[in-house]
Amino acid sequence: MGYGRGRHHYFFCPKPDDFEFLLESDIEFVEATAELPAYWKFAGTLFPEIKFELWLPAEKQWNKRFYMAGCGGFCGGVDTSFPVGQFTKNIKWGIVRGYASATTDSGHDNGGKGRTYAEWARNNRRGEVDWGYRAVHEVARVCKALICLFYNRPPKYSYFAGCSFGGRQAIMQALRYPEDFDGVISGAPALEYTGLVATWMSWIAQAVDGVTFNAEDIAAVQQAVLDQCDGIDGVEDGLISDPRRCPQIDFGGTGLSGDQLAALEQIYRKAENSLGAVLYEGVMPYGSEIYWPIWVPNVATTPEAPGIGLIGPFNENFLRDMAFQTDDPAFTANDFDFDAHPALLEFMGKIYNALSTDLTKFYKLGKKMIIYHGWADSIVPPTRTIAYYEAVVAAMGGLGKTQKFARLFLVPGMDHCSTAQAFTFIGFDNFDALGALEYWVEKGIAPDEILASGKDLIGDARSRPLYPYPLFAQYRGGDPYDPDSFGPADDGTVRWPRFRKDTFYAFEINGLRDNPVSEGELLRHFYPYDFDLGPGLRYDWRVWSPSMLFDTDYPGFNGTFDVE
Ligand SMILES: [Ca+2]
Repeated sequence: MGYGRGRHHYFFCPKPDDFEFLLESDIEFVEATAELPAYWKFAGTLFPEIKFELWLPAEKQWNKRFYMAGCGGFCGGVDTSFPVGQFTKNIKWGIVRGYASATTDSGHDNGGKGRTYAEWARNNRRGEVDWGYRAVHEVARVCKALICLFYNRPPKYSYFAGCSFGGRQAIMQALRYPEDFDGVISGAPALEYTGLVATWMSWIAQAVDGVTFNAEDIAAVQQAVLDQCDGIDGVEDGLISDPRRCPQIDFGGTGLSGDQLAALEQIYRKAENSLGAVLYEGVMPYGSEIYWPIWVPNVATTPEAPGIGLIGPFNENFLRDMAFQTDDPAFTANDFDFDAHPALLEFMGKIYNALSTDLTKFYKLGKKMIIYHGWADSIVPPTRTIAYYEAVVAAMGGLGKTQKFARLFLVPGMDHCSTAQAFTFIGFDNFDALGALEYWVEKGIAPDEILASGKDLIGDARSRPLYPYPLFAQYRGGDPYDPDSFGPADDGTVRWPRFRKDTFYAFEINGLRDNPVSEGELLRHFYPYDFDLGPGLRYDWRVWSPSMLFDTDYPGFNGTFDVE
């Protein structure tokens, strides 16, 4: 349609037929506010009913990039209502940085009935496919074309960030349409959507069917978990750095009833069939109890108020109108049979699930992926994401190769997609995954550490480094609210030094130095997983800093470790 002249080359904006599916459009100017810059708001509908908004900053404020935010749950509205500070699935996270920023309703309108509403999907395979994977691709394609027409040049880089269902959208894009984005951020991804929302949520809903936990009960559950596991990570701070290290928690001293104890026993166990076969790899994490009133049915928020229990409507509405090849409006959560029904989820799973581990095309195109997941997520279990990531590692040639394009960060105390920020929270819910991704995509510098911050229950600020899985932040002594009191560890016995960007510039294992670095290039720091380490071997490692002048015997900066 038009073309522009770049500094060094000509490029072409889209032709008219790129817009043949654009049914409706409207553009209006939105004045600047205290929180947001001014922008042009483009609202459009793509065939047949995919609604989206694209917010376009003034040309001088545009950072030459495109950002798209995913949607959550069953979506169904162009949701631009998240507060500026919440980063997990928020169009505003892009516009405040100067991005041309978009989001979509994913192809259906829930009529204001919320993200758990699913009747739109009744006998509506087209709507389910658009929601499953088509809408993001179509909106991204058209937004890039619109950006080109608006600014007379295409975006230099394109990014996608989503959480929960939107985290699944991020990995679905990487699998199905790897050309669309240069980098994707996948938060708390609901990857195995059918196994999660049908099987696992039925497991949780049936566990608490007829059983309630009042505010005192749930506080006792939380306290028992903290008493028996908080200190295992080295610091009693109300946070469990890795719930997999907890022993099986004994709730005998809580004063709960037999029914309540039986419910807990099932909640903290993997969903299984009558033969004991595991049906879903995720499990409710210890340390998530503080957020259960939002997610788990029949858990009270306060002595007076009932909880929200979103697992209940997500589960039941999904079973009725989305989970099976044929919808059944009479289906209830208690009808889910762990022997008969899981196999019947496969048909729709092919549309919804982002479980392929073949990210070859994404990798070969040079794209990057940051995955994060809160360790206190009680609606999308973080261990399911770990299982997926480990499957990717196995399929893509090992951890070292995988970390060249995809890194996973687990966040202590973080609720599902920071939802609890609106209520109460204890986790490190603020961190700049988009900045880290930009740096990785545009400068080639992988995120070896992301600084995260949050508040404790009484509102005191604290921060902590996040490290790419399987590394985690281990307490090293000192003020536990100070990030410098933590350093990377992998199994709790190997104590890696904390390689600060401003301090070290070379890392070596068994005499093999990572990429040669010049003295002027002091930015990079190195982690063991830049090397492909094999099990059963012993490694000598050392690091250098400029001030050490290659004094390799400097104490504390070299050592030996074994990979089990
Ligand atoms: Ca702790």
